[in-house]
Amino acid sequence: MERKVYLNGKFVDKSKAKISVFDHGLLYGDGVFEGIRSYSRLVFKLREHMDRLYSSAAAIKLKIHMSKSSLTKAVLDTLNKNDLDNAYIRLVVTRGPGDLGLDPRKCRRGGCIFIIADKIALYPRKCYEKGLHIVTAKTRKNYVGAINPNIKSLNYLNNILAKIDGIKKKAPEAIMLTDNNYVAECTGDNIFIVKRGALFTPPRNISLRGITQQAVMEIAKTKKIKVKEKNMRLNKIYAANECFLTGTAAEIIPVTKVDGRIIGNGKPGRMTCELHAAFHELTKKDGKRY
Ligand code: PXG
Repeated sequence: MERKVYLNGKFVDKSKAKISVFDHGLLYGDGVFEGIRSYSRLVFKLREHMDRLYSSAAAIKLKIHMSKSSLTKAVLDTLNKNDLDNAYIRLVVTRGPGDLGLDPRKCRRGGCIFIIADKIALYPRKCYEKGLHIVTAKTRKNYVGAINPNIKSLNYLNNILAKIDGIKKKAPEAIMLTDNNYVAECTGDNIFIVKRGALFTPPRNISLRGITQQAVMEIAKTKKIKVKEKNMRLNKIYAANECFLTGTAAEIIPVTKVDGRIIGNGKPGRMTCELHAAFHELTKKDGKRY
């Protein structure tokens, strides 16, 4: 059976799920999105994803013409329609079709809403057992005063350029620094380090407030592990006892080498593994059932 995509209130076959070439999501990257995941028919942190979507939309003055509860129901309906137990959900709201000028007021009110549910592409098991070897991207993060990193917008060019920097060095992820050389995050993941038994992650005003990052911070608190948001230069990462990345797709993935420097003893750290195990437990019980 062909996958069904939710598109502006209707379910359409994947091959027929099309939007206008005049859509400002395409013409200008003018729109917002969420990447959500389900585990054994439980949608992980759905409320948090919906809240972030609506606050991203508000930040770009995009009024979503559906209530949060009806859009949440549409996400669950899409999963049921496609009969997926473990899924990746891409929820997108664009500014909608307009004319060839930037003016968002010329676009159809409420924009264009679509939801894709598909199988999740996982990092190979080997990456979790050995840890990732990552590098620092040459491309800096957009200046916070120009684009707030907490808007999860369709304009990912900054991250794609950093991803290309990583690909050139055969790295699966790349660290992005702010314009004044603080570690912010990776192209699609947040970053943590462990130092002397405590957890550190960059402040959330210079990176996306990741939902996985938030979950890790909550797990750490229940385990009485100290967690701190901290401005860090690269040397702090190089000197860490452990390092890992968090994201909806990656969950919690160990990092064992950064820019050719071995982190800790070169193996996934004890705390990283403990947090990953606890995270897995959380995905089994924390979620909206469908
Ligand atoms: N930073 C950035 C820049 C991201 O894009 C994260 C951190 C982690 O956030 P969450 O809320 O997922 O813990 C992201 C998330 C994809 C894909 O298809 C990308 C993300 C999430 C899901 C899928 O590449 N990025």
